[in-house]
Amino acid sequence: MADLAQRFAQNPLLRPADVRPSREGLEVECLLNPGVFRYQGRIGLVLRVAERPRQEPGVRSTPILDPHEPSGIAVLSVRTDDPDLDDSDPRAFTYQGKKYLTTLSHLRLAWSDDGIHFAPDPAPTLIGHGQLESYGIEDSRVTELDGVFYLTYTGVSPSGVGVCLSSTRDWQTFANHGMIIPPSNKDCALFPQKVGGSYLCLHRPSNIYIGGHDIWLAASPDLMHWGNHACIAWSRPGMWDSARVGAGAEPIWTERGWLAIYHGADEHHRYCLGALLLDLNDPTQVLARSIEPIMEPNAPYEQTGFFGNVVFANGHLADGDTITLYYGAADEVICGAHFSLQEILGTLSKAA
Ligand code: MAN
Repeated sequence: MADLAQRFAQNPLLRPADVRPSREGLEVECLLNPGVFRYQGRIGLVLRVAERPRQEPGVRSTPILDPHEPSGIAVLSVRTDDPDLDDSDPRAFTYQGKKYLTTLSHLRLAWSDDGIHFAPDPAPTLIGHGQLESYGIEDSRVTELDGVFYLTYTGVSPSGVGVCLSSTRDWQTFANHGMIIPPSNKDCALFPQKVGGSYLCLHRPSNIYIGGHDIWLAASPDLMHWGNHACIAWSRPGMWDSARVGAGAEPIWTERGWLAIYHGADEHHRYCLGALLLDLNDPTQVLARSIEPIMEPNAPYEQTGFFGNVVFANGHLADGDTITLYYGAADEVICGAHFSLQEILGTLSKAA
């Protein structure tokens, strides 16, 4: 089995019960897919915290951000025997032809001195704002550029799923730059430095007519306006990443090229991790790619949970040969694993 991850013995590092709900009436259902960074000697995670009201038997209820409500939140409740309800997926449901998420996510900081024990902040750090984030914000990636930390994350609303950007210097005050790539797009990872004079990002449009869920690269003069789009890595029929692929955290500079860890899912929604090696000067060129996943949902806490058979990562630290990956397992708990960078590079194939 091609799984290169050395999972932390302490996994899961964080569970929903470790995080205080953002308000009375909501419960923390899942912790997912953290962004990762270092700040003033500590390791920070940007957790995605997914909440909803306690689920009463026979009723599906989900919170939606609504500025017209005094509390800022409306709750949609639907009887599970309602013929207009399709709730076969634990993550989302369709009611009267309209799609909703089963939980509302915000982003929350958690801090650690040792990289193993994390203390989540008592309150949300960023919550959804405005029409394009009314179903919440999800899956932040963090990149530091010239002393500024940039957070790219998914804004979800009835209008679709798009990429939003915020920035901070001190993790206390944040500038909100709004939606930088419109729906349907997510999994946006910035490169940690300019290449050829431009900022670069990996991003993932979703096509419903022609095309699929593939990894693209784009360039920008200012992190706000993106162009020069190129589709660089496709899902691969018959393989572990046959249905969709999307970038993880920022690519890691190596002498051989940019190492980009990505997630791939098959038709059964089984999420694994793999890697791409991109040319240093022209990252539209994929030099090599994983044939087998570098990590698969093998541990019990990855196979069973809110949505089982998922390892999903959008944050890591790179120190020499050691990559420390913090990842979401089964869409419910936060875990850690070490990888050897050289070992990953050694498994990549030019033929892929
Ligand atoms: C999507 C996103 C992720 C999630 C996976 C697996 O890609 O919603 O946040 O972890 O699906 O459910």
